[in-house]
Amino acid sequence: MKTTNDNQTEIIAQVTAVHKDLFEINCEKGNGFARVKRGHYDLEEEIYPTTGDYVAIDWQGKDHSIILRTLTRSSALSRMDSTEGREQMIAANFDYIFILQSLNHDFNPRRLERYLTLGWQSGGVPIVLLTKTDQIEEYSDQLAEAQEIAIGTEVYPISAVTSEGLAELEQYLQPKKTVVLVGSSGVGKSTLINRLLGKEIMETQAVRENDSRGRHTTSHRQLFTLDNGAKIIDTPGMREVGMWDVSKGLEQTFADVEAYFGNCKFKDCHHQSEPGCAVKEALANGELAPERWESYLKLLEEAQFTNDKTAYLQKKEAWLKDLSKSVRKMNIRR
Ligand SMILES: Nc1nc2c(ncn2[C@@H]2O[C@H](COP(=O)(O)OP(=O)(O)O)[C@@H](O)[C@H]2O)c(=O)[nH]1
Ligand SMILES: [Mg+2]
Repeated sequence: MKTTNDNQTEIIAQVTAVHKDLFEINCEKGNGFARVKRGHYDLEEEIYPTTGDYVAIDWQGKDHSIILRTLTRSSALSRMDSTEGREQMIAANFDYIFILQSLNHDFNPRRLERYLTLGWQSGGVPIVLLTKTDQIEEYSDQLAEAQEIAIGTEVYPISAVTSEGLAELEQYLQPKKTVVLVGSSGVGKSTLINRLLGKEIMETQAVRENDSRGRHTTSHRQLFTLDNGAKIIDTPGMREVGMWDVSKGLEQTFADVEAYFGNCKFKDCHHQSEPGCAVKEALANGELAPERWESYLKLLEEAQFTNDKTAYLQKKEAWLKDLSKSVRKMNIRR
């Protein structure tokens, strides 16, 4: 605890949930609610807190604390929100990202590549969980396909019903470690959290039998602490997994693809029609699957578009700010 000049008692808290502009926090004083200090957060001098963020607060009792600063993040997961055209933060300060896909309906290698890219980009380590093994007799093909895509990481088939694979997750759920769960609605994120907590904390959903999709039950992101001190963050299902700045994530997710680039005859090869292109050769001899190459190009293109669009929006925003300033000046003079 630190007392600042103006007699504020500043302590460090962790944000455990975000409800619009109200933040659930946990600190040495216990759990409470806080709001951000107006002014410097509005001016975007401070990064708006998300679930998992450590923040400096002025403790004003259980329900009225003020968040003064957001501390530097060790990792952060974000996606592009295309309806709002801006980056949406999902969680911060985690060590692992559990990417869940259910074997009965949700398994989708291309979407998995997308999640892996976001995962590697975040600064945490993505781990793939193929859920609901009890719902399907044979899943060796999906497992092999997922393992092939999940370069440099692990894939675990699990079931919350039979407990298959759950023991293997313990190596990640260690004291001082934080795991964030992501994946489509209905894949079993909240059910897994309830299993790990040993109680029904997160509400789970009744799934429609035909397509295994349900309503969005988990409406916000919430951080829980397991008995051993491990932390786990539940998230609502994402309708779409839009790419943000993912250059690093692409490099890791598609390490097999990018490995060919150095072998092209020309350094600046575009891998289209140049002679001596290693990618073209790998595609021709079946070493590189065409779907994987297309997936890489698609995500690359999407990321570049997103980046350009962001730059465009920022410029436009700055221009509007300037405009409103000059309008204000004009009004004052009048
Ligand atoms: N058969 C089976 N059903 C599961 C399993 N895990 C979750 N479910 C069911 O799938 C539905 C969606 O689970 P939920 O945890 O709410 O998914 P979320 O949207 O990812 O949080 C619920 O009806 C769960 O009971 C599993 O391992 N096996
Ligand atoms: Mg849920």
